[in-house]
Amino acid sequence: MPWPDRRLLDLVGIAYPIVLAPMVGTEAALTACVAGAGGLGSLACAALTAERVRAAVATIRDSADGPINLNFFCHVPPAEDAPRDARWLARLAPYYAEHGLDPAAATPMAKRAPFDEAMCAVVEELRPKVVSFHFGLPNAALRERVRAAGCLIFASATTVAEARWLHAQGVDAVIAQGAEAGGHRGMFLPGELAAQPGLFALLPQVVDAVKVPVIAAGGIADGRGVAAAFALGAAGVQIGTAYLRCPEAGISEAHVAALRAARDEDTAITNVFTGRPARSLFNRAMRDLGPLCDDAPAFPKAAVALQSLRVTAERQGSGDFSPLWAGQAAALSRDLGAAELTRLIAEEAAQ
Ligand code: FMN
Repeated sequence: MPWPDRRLLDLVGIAYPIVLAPMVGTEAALTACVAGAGGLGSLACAALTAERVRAAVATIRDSADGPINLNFFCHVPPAEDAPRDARWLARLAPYYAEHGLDPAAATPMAKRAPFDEAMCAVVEELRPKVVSFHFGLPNAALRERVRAAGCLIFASATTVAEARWLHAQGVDAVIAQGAEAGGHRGMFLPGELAAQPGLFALLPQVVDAVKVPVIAAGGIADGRGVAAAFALGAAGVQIGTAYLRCPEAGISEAHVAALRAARDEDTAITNVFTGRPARSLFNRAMRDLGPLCDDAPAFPKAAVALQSLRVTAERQGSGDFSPLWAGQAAALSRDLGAAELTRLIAEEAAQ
């Protein structure tokens, strides 16, 4: 396809304006396949240690030459709130009893830490083409170091105000994340969750508000979505959910089964899994506790208390307590390899 806007392609040096969404919980093989096929392969680093980031990047670079994007969270770690923690444990107590689990016995889990000096040093060492941020941006000194390492900086906006703010901080591209999107909202300025616009409304307004390329995210699963995003002024798309059924994603069987069964009305925004609003396929935890629950501790603490239940249920093949992150177009996802899917979506967009 002669892409109507080549700014992202030329900026990053990729054949297709398709960015694999960074997705916590997916494997480096997925990133490698998309990078190898001509898209921008992203690796979610928020839940990885420095060692695991190095190992994942080595795996990707062993099999693909394409540019890659390392993605980090920029959340403010939560303040202590013992009463809320206690209320949350009380809400979970019946499920612990049902599964014969001790609520006090913590199950180890990957820590979701905000981007810091140590991770910045890893970026300086690995020098990816792009570094993208969710939940705002790190401070100016860290951004300067990322730039000095030769990396482009992208970040997510869920409103025009957030896009303007990111633009004023000098980002190289804005990811316009519509309400349809799977996983966490990137929202970082004060605002109403219920007011978050959908992509069709958000995208052209962000395009009008900033001078840098805009990447559309949320509910795009095939070439029709890509063509629509370009018609609204996007220079690229960031696709997450549509890649989750690729075998290289390596997500749980329960998650794959839920995606295969998904219909358009099966997702909702919930805070019960991590404490921050994110879109997931409905499951028992969401129905019983939420989907939005005032007792869920702030991000990422809600996840810690759920971890034993999640792990136990997953061992039994159940996704009852797992975040089944998915966007509203989950039903359009397909069982294909990631390289094939990348090329197919690009071909479909050309029709
Ligand atoms: N966005 C991030 O910036 N960092 C992440 O670690 C991250 N994890 C995600 C995990 C999953 C399973 C999903 C579905 C999305 C995640 N997102 C993350 C959000 C994506 O960047 C993107 O906004 C979203 O996938 C686009 O909507 P779609 O899923 O409908 O394609």
